[in-house]
Parts: sequence; C-alpha cells; structure tokens
Amino acid sequence: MLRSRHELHPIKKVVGDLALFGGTPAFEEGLHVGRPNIGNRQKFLERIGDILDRKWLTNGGVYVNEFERLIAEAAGVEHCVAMCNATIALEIAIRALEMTGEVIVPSFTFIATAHALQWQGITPVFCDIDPCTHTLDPDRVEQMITPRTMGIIGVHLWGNPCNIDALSEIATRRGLKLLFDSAHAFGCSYRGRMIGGFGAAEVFSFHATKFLNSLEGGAVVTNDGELAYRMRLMLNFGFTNYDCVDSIGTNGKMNEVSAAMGLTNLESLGEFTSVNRRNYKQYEQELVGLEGVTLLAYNEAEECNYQYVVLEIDERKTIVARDQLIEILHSENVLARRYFYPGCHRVEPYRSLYPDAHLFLPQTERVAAQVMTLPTGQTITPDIIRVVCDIIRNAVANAGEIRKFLEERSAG
Ligand code: T4K
Repeated sequence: MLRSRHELHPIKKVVGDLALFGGTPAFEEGLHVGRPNIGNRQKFLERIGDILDRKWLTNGGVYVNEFERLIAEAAGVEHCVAMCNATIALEIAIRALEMTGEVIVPSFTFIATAHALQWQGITPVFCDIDPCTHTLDPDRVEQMITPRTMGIIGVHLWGNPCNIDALSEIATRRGLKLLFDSAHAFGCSYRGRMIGGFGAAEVFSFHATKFLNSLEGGAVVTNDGELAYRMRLMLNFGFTNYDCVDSIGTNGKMNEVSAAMGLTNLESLGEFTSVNRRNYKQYEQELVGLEGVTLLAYNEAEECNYQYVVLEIDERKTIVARDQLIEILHSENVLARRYFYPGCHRVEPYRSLYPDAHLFLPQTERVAAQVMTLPTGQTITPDIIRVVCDIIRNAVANAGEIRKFLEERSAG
C-alpha cells in the first residue's frame, strides 16, 4: 500500500520542502504511470485452474473464443481476432489490408505504430497533429498524400478519437485504406458509437498498462469477414487446416491465460472507469487556473476510459520547464512520464531515413516538448492526488529559484 507522508509534511509550500532541495520525499515507493488495472483476483485464479484442468493452453481455446466474442460485442463489431499484442496485430492488419508504398501516420504516437509499417518495408509518412486532441490533423493528411500513398493509420491517442468523419471522407475520396490504431481507446466512443467499427479495421492493445489488460495482448476488430478470415490464417502461420499452409503467416496467437485475465478485467470495466474518472476530475479541480499547466480534455459527451492524465506544460508561463518538473516529481517518487517524446521522426531509424520530417511537424514538436503524464488508476487515492498537485503548485510557485538551482547544478 502506498503511504503518502502528507500528514508529516502537510503542505509542500516553500522550496525547501521539495525533496530536490533536501525535503523528505512525499512517497516512500514510486508512484508509476501505467500500474495495471486488476479485476477480481479469485475469478482469475479460478479461470487459471480451469485452464490447467482442461490442458488447452493456446490455439483456439475456449477462453480466447469467449474473449473475442465479448470484445466484438463491446465494440459493436462483427469480428474480433485476438492476438498476442497490438504490435503484431497492427502488422497483421497492415499486411491483410495489402498496404504497400507509403502510409500516413502521426509521429506523435508510440513507436510501434511506425515500426509496424517500416518492419514490412512500407514508408511511414509522418503527419502533424491537431494540438487540441493530439490526433491526426485531416488538413495536414490531405497535404501529405502522394501517388505512392496507399493508406492512413489514425491513432486515437490517449483514448481521444481522431476526427474520424474527416479521415473517412479523405480515404474514400482518395481511394486510400483507413486503419485505426486504437491501442488506447477500448471503451471510448465517437459520435455515440463505440470505437472499433470505424475504417477498414481497428487495433486494440491489452498490454498491462492499458485500460483493459490481458497481461499482454491485442486484437483487430472489423466488420469485414474476409479480412478477419485472412488475419486468422496469418496469426497461425498461414495454416488453413492441420497440415495445409496456403500463405505466409506468423505466430500472433493470444494464449488462454491472457484471455482469462482479459475476461476477468472485462467484468470490472465499470469500476476502472469510475476510478479513472474520479482521479481525472480531482486532478482537474486541483490544477485549474494554474498558469501554464493544461490538462488534456476529454469529450465528456462520449464514452471515455480516462486511462491517461496528460498535462501540457507551457514553460513560457510556468518558468519551470517540463523536464525540470518531471525531475522534481521523480525526486518525490512520483514517476511522471513524458510519453511519445521526442516523436517517432526523432528516433532511429526514422531520424536518419527521413531527416526533413520535422519541417512538416510543428505541432508534434511543440506537443512532444510539453507533454507529461501523471499516475492514475486503482492505486491512486484522492489523498495521493492532493499531494502530487501540491508538489506541482509548489514547483510553479517557486519556479525562478528552482530553475536557477537546476541550471547552476548542470553547469557544474
Ligand atoms: N500503438 C500505440 C498507440 C501504443 O501506445 C502501443 C503500446 C501500441 C500500439 C503497441 O501495443 P502493444 O504491442 O504493447 O500491445 C508502454 C507499453 O509497453 C506499450 O504497450 C504502450 N503502448 C506504451 C504507451 O507504453 P513503456 O515502455 O512505458 O512500458 P513499461 O512496460 O515500461 O511500463 C510503463 C510503466 O508501467 C512502468 O514504469 C511501471 C508500470 N508497470 C508496467 C508493467 C508492464 C507496472 O506497474 N506493471 C507492469 O506489469 O511502454
């Protein structure tokens, strides 16, 4: 159990209260971003016992079948093809859609989105984002289309849906395939419809850090039965029958234990959402009006999983820089993360392959320099959030002194 020392250090008011300046760290143990949501332990263990009794651990097991049925139902789609993780699911979906040439993707995403293309010899063309939602800007997408463009991969980053209507219109008009990386967006909706049924297909991640986790796992969901069939062959080496292989495939299968974890957690989705929402609302309340600190907004009129608490730090107003704030939080054992920094285009192999990409990505560059994520989920209590926000307010209030201290220290 994480114990805050809030009682011992009621308010981190003066700069000397901060751990960086010799104060006692606010938390004894690290508060991680990405702590898994875990449902009913007993139900999970019962399912594991049943799997062991059945002696059917993977490849067409009853738990994976049931998981696929329930995910398809929750996403409002006809087909769910469960896989070992979302990276393989993206690779298989891209291949099954016969994408080649160039595919337009945001650079402000997890590296797996870009790798899934490059791994198959497809050029990821990095496109800029809408600074409000952090998702693909449809106007910029239009400008990135060339005769070699085969498709678009939109990413519903943080669970915020892309402008799906605009992307669908562009894809239809320009004859492009549209796939969504919905790794963050299970349980979210767009215009009242659950994420999952848009584009040719959508890809969910069920990694440990995701809203719904199956330890590791992923799935492609689609209403296209032919596509689902092709992906089922691909994830099982291309086997059409016991000793018949018709085409090239890989091993993308989800195992029964992962499905059991996924099924167990599915039963607690309501609890996960309400805890995440409670935490999000408290962060919002505690940080409102703090100059230069903006909490990423979710559309409250839609279903939303609130899995990420994302801040943008405008250094011109806070004076303390985003990375300095992260250093302060880390010294207090609050392990805030600057996710998706510095953008896919700034890491290898893309930095070397596409050295001019940054010229087309001004919003990506700005957002990547300002974003940080804070801990949320089941282990984070209202008391913890009060202390975390206390630290942030203290850092902003004493920004000048902190900045001077850190700059003098790095100057040696
Ligand atoms: N597309 C997008 C947009 C994605 O964000 C991702 C993955 C994918 C595609 C591909 O999905 P998968 O192939 O993974 O299914 C993490 C995850 O590894 C990755 O799944 C995720 N996105 C990405 C945003 O974050 P890291 O490097 O932050 O993960 P890791 O394992 O270091 O965990 C982060 C923190 O979470 C740790 O510091 C502690 C905590 N944690 C983690 C695990 C695994 C726990 O407390 N318990 C745990 O079991 O990349």
